[in-house]
Amino acid sequence: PGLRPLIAGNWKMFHGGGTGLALAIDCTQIAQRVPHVDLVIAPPYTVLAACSHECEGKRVALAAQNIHSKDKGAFTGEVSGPMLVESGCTWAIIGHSERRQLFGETDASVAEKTAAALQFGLLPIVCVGETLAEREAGETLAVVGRQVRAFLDIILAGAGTDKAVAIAYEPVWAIGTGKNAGPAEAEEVHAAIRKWLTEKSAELAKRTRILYGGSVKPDNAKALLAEPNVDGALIGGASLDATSFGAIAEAA
Ligand code: G2H
Repeated sequence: PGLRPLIAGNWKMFHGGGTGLALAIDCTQIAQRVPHVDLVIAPPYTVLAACSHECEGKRVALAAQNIHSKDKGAFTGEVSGPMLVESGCTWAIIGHSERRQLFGETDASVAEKTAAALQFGLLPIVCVGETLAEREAGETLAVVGRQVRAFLDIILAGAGTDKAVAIAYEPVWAIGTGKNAGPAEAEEVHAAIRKWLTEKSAELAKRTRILYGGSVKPDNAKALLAEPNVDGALIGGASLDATSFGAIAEAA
């Protein structure tokens, strides 16, 4: 519905030091070329503050790749929302399929973390998506619907009337595999997500950006982003290199 495109790079566990800082600086150059796009990068925790320093005032926002639901406490190895804000983050990726599959995150923990992000002043990019087995069993919309309904009330309450949260649809079978959902396949799920949002609140549906993720590359980005309910992209592999990330941003 004519929302500003949001292009987000999820660096995962890559580029933690000097190479990360250099890439963040390159992203500030990309931002100058795409004034109509909101650019977000999600570096590893170790380089967040340094990247934030470089990106300050240069139209590149910082996202965390995860968040703990409490503000502080005896939770060895975890990082809280207030700490992420201090490190310069304005966004937090929540419930990425790698977190769900490899680190035991559930619809319930994703809902809790979404609430925490909003409470501590971070905008969530909440990730959903079906596995290959679920798609082949014809369960895609049932699974994604369950995942989305788990946090709809939270974003409705926590995002007030002005916060523009994002939902990323990332079919698990398309992540890092080189197989992307075709534009029509992506649009079918994006349109369903928009419908579920609309059933909650027409106003919320109008300002929530629905990103596609899963093997987005410079050569498939344009067609995906041209779909009416694809408002941006969450990019892994192709965000690790400024040339490909820049080309995708220019396709938006
Ligand atoms: C999906 C995506 C970014 P990639 O995980 O979140 O990664 O673009 O490498 O498939």
